[in-house]
Amino acid sequence: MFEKILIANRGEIALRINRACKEMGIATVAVHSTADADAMHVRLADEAVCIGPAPAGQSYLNMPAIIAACEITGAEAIHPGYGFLSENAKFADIVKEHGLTFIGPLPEHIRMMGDKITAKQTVKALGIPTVPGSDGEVSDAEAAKLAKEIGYPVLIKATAGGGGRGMKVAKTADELSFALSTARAEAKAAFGNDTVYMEKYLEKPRHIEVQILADSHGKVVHLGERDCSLQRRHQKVWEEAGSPALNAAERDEIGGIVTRALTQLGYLGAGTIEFLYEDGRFYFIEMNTRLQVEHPVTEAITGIDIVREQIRVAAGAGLGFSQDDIVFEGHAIECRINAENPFTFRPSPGTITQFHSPGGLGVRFDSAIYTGYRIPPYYDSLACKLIVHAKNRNECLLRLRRALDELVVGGIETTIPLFQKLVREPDIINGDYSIHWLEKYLVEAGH
Ligand code: MV4
Repeated sequence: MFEKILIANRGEIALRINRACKEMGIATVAVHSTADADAMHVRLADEAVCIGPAPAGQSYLNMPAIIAACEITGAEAIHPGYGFLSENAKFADIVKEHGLTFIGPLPEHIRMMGDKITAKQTVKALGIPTVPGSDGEVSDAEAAKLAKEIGYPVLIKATAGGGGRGMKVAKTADELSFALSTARAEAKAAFGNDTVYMEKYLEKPRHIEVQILADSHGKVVHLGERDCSLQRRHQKVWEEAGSPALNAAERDEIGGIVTRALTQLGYLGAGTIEFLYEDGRFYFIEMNTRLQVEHPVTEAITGIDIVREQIRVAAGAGLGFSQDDIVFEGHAIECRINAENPFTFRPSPGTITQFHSPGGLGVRFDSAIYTGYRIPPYYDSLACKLIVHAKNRNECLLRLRRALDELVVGGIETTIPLFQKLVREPDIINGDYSIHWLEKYLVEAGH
Protein backbone atom coordinates (compact mmCIF):
# COMPACT_ATOMS: atom_id res chain seq x y z
CA MET A 1 0.00 0.00 0.00
CA PHE A 2 1.04 3.62 -0.56
CA GLU A 3 2.77 5.35 2.34
CA LYS A 4 2.09 8.90 1.15
CA ILE A 5 -0.54 10.34 -1.19
CA LEU A 6 -0.69 13.82 -2.70
CA ILE A 7 -4.21 15.27 -2.90
CA ALA A 8 -4.43 17.39 -6.05
CA ASN A 9 -7.58 19.27 -5.09
CA ARG A 10 -9.09 21.69 -2.56
CA GLY A 11 -12.26 22.22 -0.53
CA GLU A 12 -14.52 19.52 0.82
CA ILE A 13 -13.25 16.80 -1.53
CA ALA A 14 -9.65 17.32 -0.40
CA LEU A 15 -10.86 16.76 3.19
CA ARG A 16 -12.82 13.70 2.08
CA ILE A 17 -9.72 12.15 0.49
CA ASN A 18 -7.57 13.11 3.48
CA ARG A 19 -10.01 11.24 5.76
CA ALA A 20 -9.76 8.02 3.75
CA CYS A 21 -5.96 8.24 3.75
CA LYS A 22 -5.75 8.85 7.52
CA GLU A 23 -7.98 5.85 8.22
CA MET A 24 -5.68 3.70 6.06
CA GLY A 25 -2.52 4.92 7.82
CA ILE A 26 -1.37 6.81 4.73
CA ALA A 27 0.40 10.18 5.09
CA THR A 28 -1.01 13.07 3.05
CA VAL A 29 0.31 16.03 1.11
CA ALA A 30 -1.99 18.96 0.36
CA VAL A 31 -1.29 21.31 -2.52
CA HIS A 32 -2.73 24.81 -2.57
CA SER A 33 -2.79 28.13 -4.35
CA THR A 34 -1.71 31.34 -2.64
CA ALA A 35 -5.44 32.12 -2.17
CA ASP A 36 -5.87 28.89 -0.18
CA ALA A 37 -3.03 29.28 2.33
CA ASP A 38 -5.62 29.36 5.18
CA ALA A 39 -7.81 26.59 3.75
CA MET A 40 -8.84 23.64 5.90
CA HIS A 41 -7.36 21.06 3.51
CA VAL A 42 -3.94 22.63 4.07
CA ARG A 43 -4.35 22.45 7.85
CA LEU A 44 -5.52 18.84 7.96
CA ALA A 45 -2.94 17.25 5.65
CA ASP A 46 0.43 16.16 7.06
CA GLU A 47 2.33 18.42 4.68
CA ALA A 48 1.40 21.21 2.29
CA VAL A 49 3.02 22.64 -0.82
CA CYS A 50 2.08 25.94 -2.46
CA ILE A 51 1.82 25.29 -6.20
CA GLY A 52 1.00 28.71 -7.62
CA PRO A 53 -1.20 31.80 -7.68
CA ALA A 54 -4.97 31.87 -7.23
CA PRO A 55 -6.19 31.18 -10.79
CA ALA A 56 -6.66 27.40 -11.14
CA GLY A 57 -4.76 27.37 -14.46
CA GLN A 58 -1.64 28.38 -12.57
CA SER A 59 -2.14 26.19 -9.48
CA TYR A 60 -4.65 23.29 -9.31
CA LEU A 61 -4.19 22.66 -13.05
CA ASN A 62 -0.43 23.25 -12.99
CA MET A 63 0.90 19.78 -13.87
CA PRO A 64 4.66 20.47 -13.49
CA ALA A 65 4.10 22.08 -10.08
CA ILE A 66 2.04 19.10 -8.88
CA ILE A 67 4.58 16.54 -10.11
CA ALA A 68 7.34 18.59 -8.47
CA ALA A 69 5.36 18.61 -5.20
CA CYS A 70 5.34 14.79 -5.32
CA GLU A 71 9.08 14.69 -5.87
CA ILE A 72 9.79 17.15 -3.05
CA THR A 73 7.59 15.32 -0.52
CA GLY A 74 8.10 11.72 -1.66
CA ALA A 75 4.40 11.14 -2.36
CA GLU A 76 3.94 7.97 -4.44
CA ALA A 77 0.43 8.53 -5.73
CA ILE A 78 -1.91 11.39 -6.65
CA HIS A 79 -5.63 11.51 -5.94
CA PRO A 80 -7.17 14.14 -8.26
CA GLY A 81 -10.63 14.31 -6.64
CA TYR A 82 -13.26 15.72 -9.03
CA GLY A 83 -12.93 18.59 -11.52
CA PHE A 84 -9.45 20.06 -12.14
CA LEU A 85 -7.17 17.25 -13.46
CA SER A 86 -9.43 14.32 -12.58
CA GLU A 87 -10.43 13.47 -16.16
CA ASN A 88 -7.29 14.68 -17.90
CA ALA A 89 -5.78 11.66 -19.73
CA LYS A 90 -2.57 13.54 -20.47
CA PHE A 91 -2.08 14.21 -16.77
CA ALA A 92 -2.69 10.53 -15.99
CA ASP A 93 -0.01 9.67 -18.61
CA ILE A 94 2.47 12.17 -17.14
CA VAL A 95 1.91 10.89 -13.60
CA LYS A 96 2.75 7.37 -14.80
CA GLU A 97 5.82 8.56 -16.77
CA HIS A 98 7.17 9.97 -13.49
CA GLY A 99 6.89 6.61 -11.75
CA LEU A 100 3.87 7.77 -9.74
CA THR A 101 0.37 6.29 -9.51
CA PHE A 102 -2.70 8.17 -10.70
CA ILE A 103 -5.55 7.16 -8.40
CA GLY A 104 -8.14 6.73 -11.09
CA PRO A 105 -8.87 4.82 -14.28
CA LEU A 106 -6.34 3.93 -16.99
CA PRO A 107 -5.51 6.90 -19.28
CA GLU A 108 -6.94 5.02 -22.30
CA HIS A 109 -10.32 4.77 -20.60
CA ILE A 110 -10.31 8.43 -19.55
CA ARG A 111 -9.53 9.36 -23.17
CA MET A 112 -12.17 7.00 -24.59
CA MET A 113 -14.98 8.32 -22.38
CA GLY A 114 -13.91 11.94 -22.92
CA ASP A 115 -14.90 11.63 -26.57
CA LYS A 116 -18.68 11.20 -26.50
CA ILE A 117 -18.96 9.45 -29.89
CA THR A 118 -16.24 6.93 -29.01
CA ALA A 119 -17.79 6.44 -25.56
CA LYS A 120 -21.24 5.76 -27.03
CA GLN A 121 -19.97 3.38 -29.72
CA THR A 122 -17.84 1.53 -27.15
CA VAL A 123 -20.54 1.03 -24.54
CA LYS A 124 -23.14 0.15 -27.21
CA ALA A 125 -20.87 -2.64 -28.47
CA LEU A 126 -20.61 -3.85 -24.85
CA GLY A 127 -24.38 -4.21 -24.53
CA ILE A 128 -25.32 -0.97 -22.76
CA PRO A 129 -28.53 0.59 -24.15
CA THR A 130 -27.99 3.92 -25.94
CA VAL A 131 -30.27 6.63 -27.35
CA PRO A 132 -31.36 5.95 -30.97
CA GLY A 133 -29.44 8.23 -33.32
CA SER A 134 -26.45 8.53 -35.62
CA ASP A 135 -23.73 5.91 -35.45
CA GLY A 136 -21.13 8.64 -35.08
CA GLU A 137 -20.36 11.97 -36.69
CA VAL A 138 -23.11 13.34 -38.97
CA SER A 139 -23.00 15.62 -42.00
CA ASP A 140 -25.98 17.92 -42.64
CA ALA A 141 -27.30 15.60 -45.36
CA GLU A 142 -26.99 12.47 -43.21
CA ALA A 143 -28.64 14.26 -40.29
CA ALA A 144 -31.68 15.26 -42.34
CA LYS A 145 -32.16 11.71 -43.63
CA LEU A 146 -31.70 10.09 -40.21
CA ALA A 147 -33.93 12.61 -38.39
CA LYS A 148 -36.74 11.70 -40.76
CA GLU A 149 -36.26 8.03 -39.86
CA ILE A 150 -36.01 8.34 -36.06
CA GLY A 151 -38.52 11.19 -35.88
CA TYR A 152 -38.38 14.69 -34.43
CA PRO A 153 -37.48 16.17 -32.02
CA VAL A 154 -33.78 15.39 -32.35
CA LEU A 155 -30.79 16.63 -30.37
CA ILE A 156 -27.42 17.61 -31.83
CA LYS A 157 -24.53 16.95 -29.44
CA ALA A 158 -20.82 17.75 -29.58
CA THR A 159 -18.46 14.77 -29.32
CA ALA A 160 -16.10 16.89 -27.21
CA GLY A 161 -19.04 18.13 -25.13
CA GLY A 162 -20.49 17.12 -21.83
CA GLY A 163 -22.27 19.17 -19.26
CA GLY A 164 -24.69 20.38 -21.90
CA ARG A 165 -22.39 22.63 -23.94
CA GLY A 166 -22.74 22.47 -27.72
CA MET A 167 -26.19 20.82 -27.47
CA LYS A 168 -29.07 21.97 -29.69
CA VAL A 169 -32.63 20.64 -30.10
CA ALA A 170 -34.38 20.59 -33.48
CA LYS A 171 -38.13 20.23 -32.99
CA THR A 172 -38.90 20.05 -36.70
CA ALA A 173 -37.09 19.58 -40.04
CA ASP A 174 -36.86 23.35 -40.61
CA GLU A 175 -34.95 23.81 -37.34
CA LEU A 176 -32.36 21.14 -38.19
CA SER A 177 -29.78 23.05 -40.22
CA PHE A 178 -29.74 25.92 -37.68
CA ALA A 179 -29.33 23.41 -34.83
CA LEU A 180 -26.43 21.74 -36.64
CA SER A 181 -24.60 24.96 -37.44
CA THR A 182 -25.03 26.52 -33.98
CA ALA A 183 -24.02 23.28 -32.24
CA ARG A 184 -20.91 23.06 -34.44
CA ALA A 185 -19.99 26.71 -33.86
CA GLU A 186 -20.47 26.42 -30.10
CA ALA A 187 -18.44 23.21 -29.97
CA LYS A 188 -15.64 24.72 -32.06
CA ALA A 189 -15.47 27.78 -29.79
CA ALA A 190 -15.69 25.83 -26.52
CA PHE A 191 -13.62 22.71 -27.32
CA GLY A 192 -11.78 23.43 -30.60
CA ASN A 193 -13.63 20.46 -32.12
CA ASP A 194 -16.80 20.87 -34.22
CA THR A 195 -17.68 17.17 -34.58
CA VAL A 196 -21.33 16.58 -33.73
CA TYR A 197 -23.67 13.59 -33.59
CA MET A 198 -27.42 13.23 -33.43
CA GLU A 199 -29.86 11.56 -31.05
CA LYS A 200 -33.59 11.26 -30.62
CA TYR A 201 -34.48 13.99 -28.09
CA LEU A 202 -36.03 12.49 -24.96
CA GLU A 203 -38.60 14.99 -23.72
CA LYS A 204 -39.07 14.24 -20.02
CA PRO A 205 -36.45 11.81 -18.74
CA ARG A 206 -34.86 11.39 -15.34
CA HIS A 207 -31.08 11.41 -14.90
CA ILE A 208 -30.09 8.12 -13.28
CA GLU A 209 -26.46 7.09 -12.92
CA VAL A 210 -24.88 3.81 -11.83
CA GLN A 211 -21.77 3.75 -9.60
CA ILE A 212 -19.24 1.01 -10.28
CA LEU A 213 -15.94 -0.07 -8.73
CA ALA A 214 -13.38 -2.23 -10.56
CA ASP A 215 -10.08 -3.76 -9.48
CA SER A 216 -7.08 -4.81 -11.57
CA HIS A 217 -7.94 -8.51 -11.15
CA GLY A 218 -11.03 -8.47 -13.35
CA LYS A 219 -13.62 -7.90 -10.64
CA VAL A 220 -16.30 -5.25 -11.18
CA VAL A 221 -19.23 -4.48 -8.86
CA HIS A 222 -22.01 -1.92 -9.02
CA LEU A 223 -23.13 0.10 -6.01
CA GLY A 224 -26.61 0.86 -7.31
CA GLU A 225 -27.90 4.08 -8.77
CA ARG A 226 -28.27 7.75 -7.93
CA ASP A 227 -31.07 9.96 -9.20
CA CYS A 228 -29.61 13.35 -10.12
CA SER A 229 -32.56 14.77 -12.04
CA LEU A 230 -32.74 17.93 -9.95
CA GLN A 231 -30.31 20.18 -11.78
CA ARG A 232 -29.96 23.83 -12.71
CA ARG A 233 -27.95 24.75 -15.81
CA HIS A 234 -26.39 21.26 -15.83
CA GLN A 235 -25.27 21.67 -12.21
CA LYS A 236 -26.68 19.02 -9.90
CA VAL A 237 -28.48 20.45 -6.90
CA TRP A 238 -30.03 17.47 -5.06
CA GLU A 239 -29.14 13.77 -5.46
CA GLU A 240 -30.72 10.62 -4.10
CA ALA A 241 -29.77 6.95 -3.71
CA GLY A 242 -31.72 5.01 -4.78
CA SER A 243 -33.86 6.60 -7.40
CA PRO A 244 -37.50 7.12 -6.38
CA ALA A 245 -38.34 5.79 -9.89
CA LEU A 246 -36.63 2.38 -9.75
CA ASN A 247 -37.49 -0.91 -8.10
CA ALA A 248 -34.99 -3.56 -6.99
CA ALA A 249 -35.43 -5.64 -10.17
CA GLU A 250 -34.68 -2.65 -12.43
CA ARG A 251 -31.66 -1.78 -10.26
CA ASP A 252 -30.27 -5.31 -10.51
CA GLU A 253 -30.86 -5.39 -14.25
CA ILE A 254 -29.14 -2.13 -15.19
CA GLY A 255 -26.42 -2.80 -12.59
CA GLY A 256 -25.75 -6.21 -14.13
CA ILE A 257 -25.60 -4.81 -17.67
CA VAL A 258 -23.12 -2.12 -16.64
CA THR A 259 -21.01 -4.51 -14.56
CA ARG A 260 -20.65 -7.01 -17.42
CA ALA A 261 -19.78 -4.24 -19.91
CA LEU A 262 -17.05 -2.74 -17.74
CA THR A 263 -15.62 -6.17 -16.97
CA GLN A 264 -15.18 -6.72 -20.71
CA LEU A 265 -13.60 -3.29 -21.05
CA GLY A 266 -11.00 -4.04 -18.35
CA TYR A 267 -11.95 -0.85 -16.51
CA LEU A 268 -10.10 0.07 -13.31
CA GLY A 269 -11.19 2.21 -10.39
CA ALA A 270 -14.42 4.07 -9.69
CA GLY A 271 -16.71 5.12 -12.50
CA THR A 272 -20.21 6.35 -13.13
CA ILE A 273 -22.37 5.46 -16.10
CA GLU A 274 -24.98 8.15 -16.71
CA PHE A 275 -28.36 7.33 -18.20
CA LEU A 276 -31.52 9.09 -19.15
CA TYR A 277 -34.50 7.06 -17.92
CA GLU A 278 -37.89 7.40 -19.57
CA ASP A 279 -40.93 5.09 -19.72
CA GLY A 280 -39.08 2.31 -17.92
CA ARG A 281 -36.09 2.30 -20.29
CA PHE A 282 -32.45 3.32 -19.82
CA TYR A 283 -30.45 5.25 -22.43
CA PHE A 284 -26.70 5.78 -21.92
CA ILE A 285 -25.53 9.40 -22.22
CA GLU A 286 -22.04 9.64 -20.73
CA MET A 287 -19.52 7.90 -18.50
CA ASN A 288 -17.62 9.79 -15.82
CA THR A 289 -14.19 8.36 -15.05
CA ARG A 290 -13.79 10.11 -11.69
CA LEU A 291 -15.02 10.24 -8.11
CA GLN A 292 -18.22 12.28 -8.16
CA VAL A 293 -19.46 15.04 -5.88
CA GLU A 294 -22.55 12.98 -5.01
CA HIS A 295 -20.68 9.76 -4.09
CA PRO A 296 -21.67 10.04 -0.37
CA VAL A 297 -25.31 9.05 -1.00
CA THR A 298 -24.05 5.75 -2.42
CA GLU A 299 -21.69 5.33 0.54
CA ALA A 300 -24.63 5.91 2.89
CA ILE A 301 -26.82 3.13 1.46
CA THR A 302 -24.00 0.60 0.86
CA GLY A 303 -21.63 1.32 3.77
CA ILE A 304 -18.74 1.18 1.28
CA ASP A 305 -16.01 3.84 1.46
CA ILE A 306 -15.58 4.61 -2.25
CA VAL A 307 -12.39 6.66 -1.81
CA ARG A 308 -10.78 3.90 0.25
CA GLU A 309 -11.60 1.41 -2.51
CA GLN A 310 -10.20 3.77 -5.18
CA ILE A 311 -6.92 3.90 -3.28
CA ARG A 312 -6.84 0.15 -2.69
CA VAL A 313 -7.47 -0.83 -6.32
CA ALA A 314 -4.98 1.79 -7.57
CA ALA A 315 -2.37 0.07 -5.40
CA GLY A 316 -3.22 -3.27 -7.05
CA ALA A 317 -5.35 -4.74 -4.27
CA GLY A 318 -8.49 -6.70 -5.11
CA LEU A 319 -11.93 -5.50 -4.07
CA GLY A 320 -12.58 -7.12 -0.71
CA PHE A 321 -16.23 -7.90 -1.50
CA SER A 322 -18.41 -9.31 -4.27
CA GLN A 323 -21.72 -8.16 -5.72
CA ASP A 324 -23.63 -10.52 -3.41
CA ASP A 325 -22.04 -8.88 -0.36
CA ILE A 326 -23.44 -5.47 -1.32
CA VAL A 327 -26.72 -4.70 0.41
CA PHE A 328 -28.67 -1.50 -0.23
CA GLU A 329 -30.02 -0.18 3.05
CA GLY A 330 -32.50 2.66 3.33
CA HIS A 331 -32.44 5.91 1.39
CA ALA A 332 -30.02 8.85 1.20
CA ILE A 333 -30.32 12.43 -0.08
CA GLU A 334 -27.57 15.00 -0.67
CA CYS A 335 -28.06 18.77 -0.88
CA ARG A 336 -25.27 20.71 -2.58
CA ILE A 337 -25.21 23.96 -0.65
CA ASN A 338 -23.56 26.74 -2.64
CA ALA A 339 -22.24 30.13 -1.59
CA GLU A 340 -24.74 31.85 -3.89
CA ASN A 341 -27.79 34.04 -3.68
CA PRO A 342 -30.72 31.56 -3.46
CA PHE A 343 -32.79 33.56 -5.97
CA THR A 344 -30.27 34.81 -8.56
CA PHE A 345 -27.59 32.14 -7.95
CA ARG A 346 -25.00 34.88 -8.13
CA PRO A 347 -21.81 33.69 -6.34
CA SER A 348 -21.45 35.09 -2.82
CA PRO A 349 -17.82 34.73 -1.76
CA GLY A 350 -16.79 36.30 1.55
CA THR A 351 -16.13 35.61 5.19
CA ILE A 352 -18.20 33.09 7.15
CA THR A 353 -19.05 34.82 10.40
CA GLN A 354 -21.37 32.21 11.92
CA PHE A 355 -21.31 28.47 11.43
CA HIS A 356 -23.02 25.50 13.02
CA SER A 357 -23.07 22.11 11.35
CA PRO A 358 -25.99 19.72 11.78
CA GLY A 359 -25.45 16.31 13.36
CA GLY A 360 -27.15 13.31 14.83
CA LEU A 361 -27.99 9.87 13.55
CA GLY A 362 -27.91 9.54 9.77
CA VAL A 363 -26.46 12.99 9.14
CA ARG A 364 -23.19 13.59 7.30
CA PHE A 365 -21.84 17.05 6.61
CA ASP A 366 -18.94 17.31 4.15
CA SER A 367 -17.36 20.74 3.99
CA ALA A 368 -14.13 22.65 4.38
CA ILE A 369 -15.65 25.80 5.89
CA TYR A 370 -15.19 27.14 9.41
CA THR A 371 -16.05 30.31 11.34
CA GLY A 372 -13.80 33.09 10.08
CA TYR A 373 -13.02 31.29 6.80
CA ARG A 374 -13.12 33.51 3.74
CA ILE A 375 -14.51 31.76 0.66
CA PRO A 376 -12.27 32.93 -2.19
CA PRO A 377 -13.88 34.12 -5.45
CA TYR A 378 -11.66 32.04 -7.73
CA TYR A 379 -13.20 28.58 -7.55
CA ASP A 380 -16.63 26.89 -7.75
CA SER A 381 -19.23 27.95 -5.20
CA LEU A 382 -19.86 24.61 -3.46
CA ALA A 383 -19.70 25.48 0.26
CA CYS A 384 -20.89 22.25 1.85
CA LYS A 385 -22.78 19.03 1.23
CA LEU A 386 -25.47 17.85 3.60
CA ILE A 387 -26.13 14.11 3.28
CA VAL A 388 -28.88 12.40 5.23
CA HIS A 389 -29.62 8.70 5.47
CA ALA A 390 -32.66 6.95 6.93
CA LYS A 391 -34.58 3.66 6.79
CA ASN A 392 -36.79 4.82 3.94
CA ARG A 393 -37.34 7.85 1.72
CA ASN A 394 -40.06 9.40 3.87
CA GLU A 395 -37.95 9.29 7.03
CA CYS A 396 -35.02 10.59 5.00
CA LEU A 397 -37.03 13.67 3.97
CA LEU A 398 -38.07 14.30 7.60
CA ARG A 399 -34.47 13.96 8.74
CA LEU A 400 -33.36 16.34 5.99
CA ARG A 401 -35.87 18.95 7.20
CA ARG A 402 -34.56 18.86 10.74
CA ALA A 403 -30.89 18.81 9.61
CA LEU A 404 -31.47 21.87 7.42
CA ASP A 405 -33.08 23.59 10.44
CA GLU A 406 -29.94 22.94 12.51
CA LEU A 407 -27.51 24.21 9.87
CA VAL A 408 -26.29 27.80 10.24
CA VAL A 409 -23.98 29.48 7.72
CA GLY A 410 -23.80 33.25 8.29
CA GLY A 411 -21.91 36.11 6.68
CA ILE A 412 -22.43 34.95 3.12
CA GLU A 413 -25.49 34.10 1.06
CA THR A 414 -26.18 30.38 0.58
CA THR A 415 -28.74 28.21 -1.19
CA ILE A 416 -29.98 26.78 2.15
CA PRO A 417 -33.34 28.64 1.81
CA LEU A 418 -33.92 26.89 -1.53
CA PHE A 419 -33.51 23.45 0.09
CA GLN A 420 -35.83 24.52 2.95
CA LYS A 421 -38.48 25.03 0.27
CA LEU A 422 -37.68 22.00 -1.89
CA VAL A 423 -38.00 19.60 1.03
CA ARG A 424 -41.60 20.79 1.47
CA GLU A 425 -42.62 20.59 -2.22
CA PRO A 426 -45.28 17.93 -2.99
CA ASP A 427 -43.57 16.77 -6.22
CA ILE A 428 -40.27 16.34 -4.39
CA ILE A 429 -41.98 14.55 -1.49
CA ASN A 430 -43.63 12.23 -4.03
CA GLY A 431 -40.38 11.72 -5.97
CA ASP A 432 -42.27 12.92 -9.03
CA TYR A 433 -39.75 14.95 -11.02
CA SER A 434 -37.81 14.91 -14.32
CA ILE A 435 -34.63 16.72 -15.43
CA HIS A 436 -36.75 19.79 -16.20
CA TRP A 437 -38.59 20.02 -12.86
CA LEU A 438 -36.18 22.31 -10.99
CA GLU A 439 -35.73 24.96 -13.68
CA LYS A 440 -39.50 25.13 -14.18
CA TYR A 441 -40.01 25.40 -10.41
CA LEU A 442 -37.44 28.21 -10.14
CA VAL A 443 -39.25 30.24 -12.80
CA GLU A 444 -42.65 29.66 -11.20
CA ALA A 445 -41.37 30.40 -7.68
CA GLY A 446 -39.86 33.70 -8.88
CA HIS A 447 -36.17 32.80 -8.63
C1 MV4 B 1 -30.13 14.38 -23.72
C2 MV4 B 1 -31.38 14.92 -23.35
C3 MV4 B 1 -32.50 14.47 -24.04
N1 MV4 B 1 -32.37 13.59 -25.05
N2 MV4 B 1 -30.06 13.47 -24.72
C4 MV4 B 1 -27.50 17.22 -20.98
C5 MV4 B 1 -26.08 17.13 -20.60
C6 MV4 B 1 -25.55 15.92 -21.21
N3 MV4 B 1 -24.86 15.17 -20.20
C7 MV4 B 1 -26.71 15.17 -21.76
N4 MV4 B 1 -27.85 16.02 -21.61
C8 MV4 B 1 -29.04 15.68 -22.13
N5 MV4 B 1 -29.01 14.75 -23.11
C9 MV4 B 1 -31.15 13.10 -25.36
N6 MV4 B 1 -31.04 12.23 -26.37
C10 MV4 B 1 -31.43 15.84 -22.32
C11 MV4 B 1 -30.26 16.24 -21.70
C12 MV4 B 1 -30.41 17.19 -20.62
C13 MV4 B 1 -30.13 16.83 -19.30
C14 MV4 B 1 -29.65 15.59 -18.97
C15 MV4 B 1 -29.38 15.25 -17.66
C16 MV4 B 1 -29.63 16.16 -16.66
C17 MV4 B 1 -30.10 17.41 -16.95
C18 MV4 B 1 -30.36 17.77 -18.26
C19 MV4 B 1 -30.85 19.03 -18.57
C20 MV4 B 1 -31.10 19.37 -19.86
C21 MV4 B 1 -30.87 18.45 -20.89
